Amino acid sequence: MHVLITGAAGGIGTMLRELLPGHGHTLRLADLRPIPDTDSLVFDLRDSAAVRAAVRGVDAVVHLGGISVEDSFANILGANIQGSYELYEAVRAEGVGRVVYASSNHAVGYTPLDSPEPIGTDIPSRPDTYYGLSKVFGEGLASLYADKYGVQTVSIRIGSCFPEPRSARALATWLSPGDCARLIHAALTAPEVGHTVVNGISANTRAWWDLSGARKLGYQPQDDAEAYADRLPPLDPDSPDARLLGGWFTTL
Ligand code: NAI
Ligand code: 15L
Repeated sequence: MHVLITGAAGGIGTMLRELLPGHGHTLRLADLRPIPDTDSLVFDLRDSAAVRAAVRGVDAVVHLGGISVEDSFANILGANIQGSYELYEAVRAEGVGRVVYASSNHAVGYTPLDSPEPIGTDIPSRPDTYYGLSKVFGEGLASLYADKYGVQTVSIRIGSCFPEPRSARALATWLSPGDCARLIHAALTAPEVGHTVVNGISANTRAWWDLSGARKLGYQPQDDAEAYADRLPPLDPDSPDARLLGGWFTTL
């Protein structure tokens, strides 16, 4: 497929630039920042004309662009809320069939980790930050554009996607680069997804998230954060990281 990646200069974008071509995809790259040694587009998601030009002619968009941590409401409003609106409007207007949306565990960050059952995606929104709130908006936007205009979207509630797990919490939440590319490939190619919300982590021994939705799309995770457990300090059982899905973001 011919795929636009927004936020292609960022951490996940950098991993996907390397890995998605191996799944058979041709990439167009766009970000607020230039990407050295590529012919990437430099655009601002708030600029409707630029976003429309960026999506023109592609089969699908992997929408990673925006602010990826907590910030002022004004900044989140521009980059994440208005930016995602401009993206969906452009996709609708240009007849692009599908979006893979990078949602986050922080859309449901105040969910307590006291359930004996793995946590699915059929839980109430409980954002832990303005950032998490913007991901709730993004999932709602995807639902609206699927129902009203037939734009197919998989919203992936990503755990912690970095080259290696960075904390004991990430032994549960890690999404390895290879599994991230496998999950995004599944989300791009699964038939008739309408708007589907899935959890996005690797096959972690300590996972508290249910991956059945992602597996239904064809995702077969191959990595497990447990391989890094010896290198990380243990989880304090009284800390937010042990008690709430969004961990330390609830303290921001
Ligand atoms: P990142 O912060 O490394 O990359 C985001 C990119 O978006 C940056 O390159 C930035 O320049 C670009 N950007 C920001 N504002 C923009 C604007 N107005 N117009 C165009 N581009 C803009 O974030 P990362 O880690 O690569 O995450 C990618 C996506 O996945 C984000 O949407 C993030 O919220 C989401 N996510 C990431 C997780 C992770 O563990 N890395 C976990 C959950 C969700
Ligand atoms: C996210 O949504 C952030 O984008 C990322 O930087 C990490 O903090 C991640 O969640 C996480 O919860 O580990």
